[in-house]
Amino acid sequence: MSLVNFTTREITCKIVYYGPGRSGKTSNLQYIYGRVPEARRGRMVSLATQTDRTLFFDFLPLDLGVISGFTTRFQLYTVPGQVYYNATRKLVLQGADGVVFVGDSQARRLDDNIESLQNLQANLLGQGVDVRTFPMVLQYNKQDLPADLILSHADLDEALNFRGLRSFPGDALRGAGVFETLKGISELVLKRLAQTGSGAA
Ligand SMILES: Nc1nc2c(ncn2[C@@H]2O[C@H](COP(=O)(O)OP(=O)(O)OP(=O)(O)O)[C@@H](O)[C@H]2O)c(=O)[nH]1
Ligand SMILES: [Mg+2]
Repeated sequence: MSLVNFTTREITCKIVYYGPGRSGKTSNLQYIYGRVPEARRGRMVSLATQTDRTLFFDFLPLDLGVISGFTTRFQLYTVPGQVYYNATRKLVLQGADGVVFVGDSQARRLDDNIESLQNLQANLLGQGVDVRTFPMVLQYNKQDLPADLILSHADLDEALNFRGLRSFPGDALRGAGVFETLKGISELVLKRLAQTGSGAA
């Protein structure tokens, strides 16, 4: 849950990048880390195996500057996508203000995307979150791969985007769609915060 401190005029929001294994969640954070000026970001922490699979989570704190008079910080996390790390996913998801679902555009990964979305829904419900109003955007990553391997944006929307959420094509290695996605979720989270004032302290 976002923390709003009226005394120090600070807001801190938590965004979680969720999705199946190897969809490109860590790559999103790495790209953001590489492009944001040093003064605007903290150290990126990655807890990964030797083969680069996320073992626990990645963490990247960002400073968005002053928005409506409040110093606004976003904390970006990734979950480990591999199916058997669900206990860790639940922990990382706890208290999230918004989720970026990073799907893998490859046709052969469609079932994995669906399974991960269902897992996300179950975990949010388990934490008492109203999934109908919870801030979320989708990113269809790896759109740079050859056309015969991937599904189009429209096909992926049809298969995965039941809520009619904003969705973005992505290439997290070269950066296409990465900041558009971050902006999309940031807008939703800040809008919701303005409506509910949730977590005000
Ligand atoms: N072609 C292509 N490869 C990508 C893209 N994004 C990530 N990859 C590659 O896909 C692999 C997995 O990327 P990660 O960012 O580690 O995936 P992840 O979602 O964090 O995976 P887990 O931590 O296991 O859940 C790596 O080899 C990346 O280089 C993309 O947009 N296009
Ligand atoms: Mg990862």
